[in-house]
Amino acid sequence: MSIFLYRTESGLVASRGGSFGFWEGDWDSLFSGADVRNELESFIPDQNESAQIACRDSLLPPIGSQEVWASGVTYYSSRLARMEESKSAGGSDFYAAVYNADRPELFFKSTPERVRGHGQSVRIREDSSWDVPEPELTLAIGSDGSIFGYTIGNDMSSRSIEGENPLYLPQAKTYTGSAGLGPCLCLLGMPIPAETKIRLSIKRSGASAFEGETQLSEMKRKPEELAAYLYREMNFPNGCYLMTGTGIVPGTDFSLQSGDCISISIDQLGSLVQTVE
Ligand code: DO4
Ligand code: MG
Repeated sequence: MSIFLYRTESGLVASRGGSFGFWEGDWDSLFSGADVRNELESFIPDQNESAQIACRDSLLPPIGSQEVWASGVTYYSSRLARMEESKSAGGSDFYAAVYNADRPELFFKSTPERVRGHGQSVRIREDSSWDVPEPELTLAIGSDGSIFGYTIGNDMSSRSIEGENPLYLPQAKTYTGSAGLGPCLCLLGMPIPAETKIRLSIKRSGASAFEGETQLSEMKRKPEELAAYLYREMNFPNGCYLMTGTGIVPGTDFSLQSGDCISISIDQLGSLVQTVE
């Protein structure tokens, strides 16, 4: 049975089958030791009301010392949108090439301190005029390179900066409050199925501003392939998170505004809800 691990202001909370209990383990050691993961998988929470309340009222992003990395152009819809946005900068061919190449696009997304969790706000850059959230299945990868869990990622992106010149990608992608993760780390005990649905809903002043949906089978690359490339020439003693790319891209007429409420749901993993600062 799946186990869900939350970081809260009162401590780590594990939930299984609707019961919640405090877990005395160490977050980072989950990413560096299979034994700790086995211990967590056999943890039976005693229905503890304050643990459940902590998950509701004082949730923190599900991250310790892990770096956050991201993959790009892993869905056809992302390839098309990037080609369009970078056409005038002459960058469109690069996106088609990386979609078809053996080597995936991988980029550094965030330090842990810059990550925002469920119920927290994410940011758009002041020097950007076109901004979107990117709803992405996010892999929890141990120090040995194996995928042992999942969470929901929001790869907040400036399309105006990225479209101006593909070399501006780090500025379009990496800034304070640009990475959303949460609500928790999910240990499913098996690889996430290809039929898994990812949904994005954006509300503005209470009304729907955008709705979109995709499923993991639309992703061109396998999660294991992305993780293996990331670990080729880099070691991660405390493991890492890897966002797997977006398959939902709002049209060219849509840009986020301050106050928008972004909700990303992935089957089995729950919903990550964040407001734009
Ligand atoms: O190449 C630009 C970034 C692509 C990306 O973040 C995505 O496809 O999700
Ligand atoms: Mg992305």
